[in-house]
Amino acid sequence: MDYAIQSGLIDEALVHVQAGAGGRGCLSFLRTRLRPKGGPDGGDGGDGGSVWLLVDGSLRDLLHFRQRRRFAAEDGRSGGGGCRSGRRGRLVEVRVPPGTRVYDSSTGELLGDMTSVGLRLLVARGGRHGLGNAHFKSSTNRAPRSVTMGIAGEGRDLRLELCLLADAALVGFPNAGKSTLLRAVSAARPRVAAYPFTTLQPELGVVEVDILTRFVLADIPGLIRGAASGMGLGHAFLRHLRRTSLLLHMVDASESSAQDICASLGAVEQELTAYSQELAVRPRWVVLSKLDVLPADEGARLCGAVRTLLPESLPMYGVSGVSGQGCRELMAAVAAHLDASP
Ligand SMILES: Nc1nc2c(ncn2[C@@H]2O[C@H](COP(=O)(O)OP(=O)(O)OP(=O)(O)O)[C@@H](O)[C@H]2O)c(=O)[nH]1
Ligand SMILES: [Mg+2]
Repeated sequence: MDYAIQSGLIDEALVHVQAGAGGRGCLSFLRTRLRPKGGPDGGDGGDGGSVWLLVDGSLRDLLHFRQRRRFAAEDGRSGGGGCRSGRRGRLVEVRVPPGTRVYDSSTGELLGDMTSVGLRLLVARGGRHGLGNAHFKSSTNRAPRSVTMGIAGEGRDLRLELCLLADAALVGFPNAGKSTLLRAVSAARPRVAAYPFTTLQPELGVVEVDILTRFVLADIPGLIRGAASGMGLGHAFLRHLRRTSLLLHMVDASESSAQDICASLGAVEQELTAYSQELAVRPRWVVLSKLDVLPADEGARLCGAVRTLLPESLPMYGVSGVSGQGCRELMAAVAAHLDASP
């Protein structure tokens, strides 16, 4: 799959990678009773370990780099007597999600585009090993005392960049309160206004449920009857929903009866199906919005009435993007759902 999207939300991480140094060569001479002048036998050191980046298909963002930013591979060991070579340093593999672009942060050079799962990229080469004195033996110098040190491993500051795709999306009629909810739960600032079609392009926001859990939520322009046959929604619509595994279907609960709410849910469902068969089968939840407008008991009664009209298997939540009521619970449930889905 092609993950390279130019627009959208960018995730960024700065990491330092350090390869291991080569091990030094050994200075040694063979001395035994039978061979008192056995000659030089100092072995070479081992090469330093390198640092690689590896694309891991189970990762979705760069969040784990908040926990750890420095990655160092092992140094090579020194050589030994008896012409024993030192062990190589162990390499380090740093896992990144598909779609990560890798830059050298000091020069700005693009080092690689990590598009496909399993791809590996060498980002810091381990230092070469040093030579033991056995290496310098020649016909004119039978007892060399020279050895070389290993070479230092490469060190580099990297900037990782990833275009985030929406994990979940808000859909519904215009004015349902989608942008208001996105503002309430993320740092995204889509425009909100009391007229339909305020949002003309999908907007993305990162929802942080806790320090290690977050997902990308998309605010999709309002759908109306006939939207599927070309009104307003362009390519951008589907593009942002490629990886979206959950649709949150929002419906304004402030001025309607339970029957009206179900009728408008049905109308939007028809539009989605007409727009794309693929979207029609995505999991979805119903979200009743603007509950702050109703007195608490009336809101609860309305939610109960809608609940009885909907299929039992369809999850339903009530929220208000203005008062914040129900927003945390909904976002935590979405995060749990995303975590559990493949
Ligand atoms: N009282 C109240 N008003 C809300 C709530 N959510 C949205 N509104 C109002 O409803 C109107 C529409 O809100 P938006 O968030 O722009 O709706 P939208 O679904 O993004 O609309 P489009 O972008 O046109 O599809 C605005 O006037 C909001 O202030 C809510 O939870 N409570
Ligand atoms: Mg909007």
